[in-house]
Amino acid sequence: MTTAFSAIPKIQYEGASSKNPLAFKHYNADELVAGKSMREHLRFAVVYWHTFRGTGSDPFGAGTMQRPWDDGSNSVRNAQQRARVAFEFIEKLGAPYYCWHDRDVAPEGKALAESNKNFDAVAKVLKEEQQRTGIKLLWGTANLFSHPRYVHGAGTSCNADVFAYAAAQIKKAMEVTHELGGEGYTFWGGREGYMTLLNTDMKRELEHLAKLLHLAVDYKKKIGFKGQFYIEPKPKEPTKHQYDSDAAACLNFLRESDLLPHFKLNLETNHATLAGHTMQHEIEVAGAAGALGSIDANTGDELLGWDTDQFPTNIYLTTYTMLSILKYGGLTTGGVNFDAKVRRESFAPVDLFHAHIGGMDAFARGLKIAAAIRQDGRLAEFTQQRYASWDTGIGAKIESGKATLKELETYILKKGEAAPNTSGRQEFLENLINEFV
Ligand code: XLS
Ligand code: NI
Ligand code: NI
Repeated sequence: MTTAFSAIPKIQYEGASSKNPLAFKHYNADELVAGKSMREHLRFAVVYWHTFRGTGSDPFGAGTMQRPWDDGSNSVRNAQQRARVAFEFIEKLGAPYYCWHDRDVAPEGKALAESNKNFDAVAKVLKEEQQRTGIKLLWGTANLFSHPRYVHGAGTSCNADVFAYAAAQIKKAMEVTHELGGEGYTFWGGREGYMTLLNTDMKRELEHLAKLLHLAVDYKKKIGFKGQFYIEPKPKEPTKHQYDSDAAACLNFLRESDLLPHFKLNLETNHATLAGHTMQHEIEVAGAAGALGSIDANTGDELLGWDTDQFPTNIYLTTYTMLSILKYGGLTTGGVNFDAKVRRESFAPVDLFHAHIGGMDAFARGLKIAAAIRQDGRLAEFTQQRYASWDTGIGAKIESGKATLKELETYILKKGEAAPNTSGRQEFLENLINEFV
């Protein structure tokens, strides 16, 4: 067996007083919180792309990551060896799931046939390792943005051959996801957008994108793949504008294209903030529409305006995230997927452990705090009370659809003025949250 991390023990829960950097202080997989184990609530997943393929390069400099198990070649053998190392890592960490893009796990060949063959050869190792460890595939996806052929997009490319290539890649990635027992499949439209409207037929591009997703829905049925489909919003980067710009835009697109019953949303924290929203806002938008699927857990930097994909360590962020997730019934098919990368300066293999342990502990704390706030009940009670005028009288009449404009006019003419408003008490509520953090 590979031992790329022989110096590192299996990560254990040691409790809040532990000073061991390679132990969980809060994530105790079997501990029950609000009737469910932390493992079941959080369904943590490790991403293959950042964690095992990230080089640490940026536009100003070359890669920095020290990955002694990787021979740096693009060979299938190296990819298979890397897959074994990946499972050694995930197993030691104790995450139940992982996620990949087709091209993260296996090298792209000279033509599609060779790429598919490479993919199968590595998928064989992934399957063996899944069986050996019990680690499961949360979702798979196809990388339809890195290769130069996707320069103008994939499903929204001006070039019909590129659409066909993307369709072929999705077909294969879905088959492999199915073969590996994947619980979902994600569509993130990396370059499904535009750089300038001067050369763009937006209506046509959106129709093509819908067409591609319909083809995927049809094929899913054909092969009997039961996993959940997700669409992952992001407003920009690498394009100036991405069509799936936020949760609301995705829902509108899915609804307009008759795709909504087949999809849920995979929401990413740093994408939410790039769109000018909070993660909690995005979860509420998806949750209210019954489309909350999964989350890509990371965070941006307040001072850097791009998708920095940092590991989440902010307890307020994880608390608000978990408050809204619990409110909508928790994660069922999806999970907390760390779509995050260690900083370029954190190049040692052990940094991968510190990063994931920190993210898992931050979410465990967020979960425990959110569950305690819900158990306490004052927050929910306050919000419920705030809308009390809708529970009886004129409010109940409006909600039930029985009031007309004329009636409402008569009602207010008689009353003269609306009943006095009550205070929103934002500061009181912020203090209440701080009682628990
Ligand atoms: C990039 C996206 C990507 C998706 C998967 O910003 O987050 O990593 O999650 O294609
Ligand atoms: Ni993501
Ligand atoms: Ni991202």
